[in-house]
Amino acid sequence: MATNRTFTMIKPDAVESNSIGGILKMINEAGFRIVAMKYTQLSKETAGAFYEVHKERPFYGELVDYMSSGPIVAAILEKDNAVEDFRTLIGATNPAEAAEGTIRKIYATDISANAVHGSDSDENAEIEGNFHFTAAEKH
Ligand code: FUP
Repeated sequence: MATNRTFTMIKPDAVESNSIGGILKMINEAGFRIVAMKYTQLSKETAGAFYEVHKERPFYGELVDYMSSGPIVAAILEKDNAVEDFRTLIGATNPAEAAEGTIRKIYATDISANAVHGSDSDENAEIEGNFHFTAAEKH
């Protein structure tokens, strides 16, 4: 059964381009409630651990460097069918392939700097949310 939460990060490229406000507006207007949120910067070690699942992929080193290169916003979001609906809202991994009106189409510059993260399953949403937030930080 689908849970009603997902995990997101507004990535360094989108923070750098002053897109936090625009992206959060789209998230709220799409009906997501913010359960937890923080503005922070990942160390290389933390970014490496978060993306451990991609360790064998050729882009892993660049991904870790990029994700630790500047501040991010991490958040847990709540809505019916959150994981799937959020993936629809953000669009394809490669912004060149993202549908019109999606966050990545509007804000992302390329496949590695693609503005936002969205969990790809309920299981990963739970793992990723717990990676960044304690139970007491979820409201
Ligand atoms: P997504 O679930 O859409 O975030 O995409 P993936 O889990 O496949 O990839 C995770 C992150 O790795 C992407 F957000 C960006 C990066 N990536 C690349 O840099 N190059 C690739 O070819 C694929 C992914």
